[in-house]
Amino acid sequence: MTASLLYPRVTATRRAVSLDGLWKFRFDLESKGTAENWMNGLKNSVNMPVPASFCDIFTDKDSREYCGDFWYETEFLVPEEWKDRKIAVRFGSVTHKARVFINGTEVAQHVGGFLPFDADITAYVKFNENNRLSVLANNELSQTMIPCGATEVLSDGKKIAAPYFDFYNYAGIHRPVKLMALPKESVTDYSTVYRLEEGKAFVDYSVEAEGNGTVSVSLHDDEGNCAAKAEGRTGTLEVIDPKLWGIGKPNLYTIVISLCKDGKLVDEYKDRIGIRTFEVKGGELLLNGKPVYLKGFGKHEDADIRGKGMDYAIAQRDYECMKWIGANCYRTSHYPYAEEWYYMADEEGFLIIDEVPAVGMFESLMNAVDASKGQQQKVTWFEKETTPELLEHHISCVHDMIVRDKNHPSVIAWSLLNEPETIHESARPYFEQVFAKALEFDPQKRPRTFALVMNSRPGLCKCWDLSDFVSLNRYYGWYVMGGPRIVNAEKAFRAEMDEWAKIRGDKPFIFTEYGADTNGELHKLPSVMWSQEYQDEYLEMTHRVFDSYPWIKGELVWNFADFQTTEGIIRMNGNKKGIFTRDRQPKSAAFVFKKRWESLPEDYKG
Ligand code: CKU
Repeated sequence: MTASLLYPRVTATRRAVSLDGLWKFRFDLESKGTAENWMNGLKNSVNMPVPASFCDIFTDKDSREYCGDFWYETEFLVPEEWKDRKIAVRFGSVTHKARVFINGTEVAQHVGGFLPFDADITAYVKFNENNRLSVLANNELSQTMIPCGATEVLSDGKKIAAPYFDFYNYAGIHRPVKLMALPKESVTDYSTVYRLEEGKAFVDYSVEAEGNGTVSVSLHDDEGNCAAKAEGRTGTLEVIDPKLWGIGKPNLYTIVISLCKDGKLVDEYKDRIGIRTFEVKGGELLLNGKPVYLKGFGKHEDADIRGKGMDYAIAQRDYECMKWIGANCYRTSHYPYAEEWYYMADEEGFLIIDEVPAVGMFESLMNAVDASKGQQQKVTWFEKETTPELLEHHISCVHDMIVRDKNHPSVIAWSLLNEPETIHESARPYFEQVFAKALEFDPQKRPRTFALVMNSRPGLCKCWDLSDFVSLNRYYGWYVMGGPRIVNAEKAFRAEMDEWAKIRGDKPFIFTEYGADTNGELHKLPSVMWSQEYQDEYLEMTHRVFDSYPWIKGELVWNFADFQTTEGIIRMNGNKKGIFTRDRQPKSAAFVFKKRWESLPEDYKG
């Protein structure tokens, strides 16, 4: 590894070439590929697009559901003029595990399917010749890795994924792959922290770079004017009359980091940043010191054919739909998204709650559903033999997510777990460690939160107070008391909120999930559950409750769009709680939201 998670950029000193396209692909059911030297040439392969999930490319079920080892292979040429450079290959993500080989030699291993990694391949490449890049990946789920799940063996010996979470276990090379040429000594990381004063901003920066060269940093506005500059690996940039970054006001600056030796430029890194502050204070969520009410979605990286593969067309359409409906925020449920999503949010002026893939911390999905109904869990998840290993991996994902995303103005908070078990004391020390690490890793000290499942409630939940703002996932009127019982649902919902009111101190609350499965083609008068009319009624009731509590500071509905899940009796070809269909067309609820969100001021309840 080059020990840098910096996004690949082309600058005066850096080169990056896309390796995306059609790769060779082959399943390795018996895990015999390494013994049979598949890294020296993949025979009997099929073509596979990169980036994409492999699953929905196939037309047969065994291939779609395949669980185990699989291989990808491509070729690339390294030009002669890169001879004095450090050559690296960088993956935006490979789901869930990867081993990387160059010309048959292993150069990297990585665990975790939603974060980038790279490999320094300088010693293994041939110049002006084709080089073979092979990836041995694996998509099995376990309890020592996030997201959590199991691998089930069928009676015919084939393995299938048994996720403890509610989205399809898409796998493959999901994000862009880049061949990079870097200077031998280069900038490896940087971070910024903002302080605002009347008519002024201070940007405290820190740069990490190899070697002993001198560092200088400058900030440029979009007209090309230099707004500030400073020298040294740490320092402060003073910006007079800063154009602040905000919702729908995506003022960005280009930060230019130069590493020099003997007066010569050794490395240059450029990025786009936004000057803004975000904090929880006095019961408010404050963006640039002003209260803000969060309106938006829990989302997924999910689309037909490409699964979880990064696709600019899907991402841009999603931003267009979110702007149209009047949203200002989304949570990257249930894993960090492709980096391109964050750069787009920076450019669009969107807020992001960035979530680590800590989902499925239940023994099975059905247990999670029980918990969603408020029922007691049977399992004390955090007392398992596997817990220490899981915690180590969890913290390494929190680390890489924060290192990767810490400079995005759009990222306002970290979500450190989704719907874990919190009702046994044993959860608390686990949570404390994850929360402490997130604070330590983030130079901006962003607020931390986690999404509370229905039975993590006052009196039962042992961990809620660790959150800087509390995030509730609630399904009153869907998983419990649906249909004509919705009147009871509203009463029970209010009773829970009244309990929170007694103990919350001045912590703000937001909703990170609420929703009702809805067939985008079903209308029924009077409504029934699953009809579009019922989704609207459910939302009207839920919003009435939200509007009665001034300390509820945000609403992220579940889900932006319908998405694929594992097959089962509670899902009909996927989860249908989308406000948009899977092909990103509005259900009638989209118009309910458009009306509501366009009428709520940015500082609603502030
Ligand atoms: C959502 C079963 C409870 C899980 N919770 C998290 C999210 O991933 C699910 O899709 C609720 C739902 O629709 O059930």
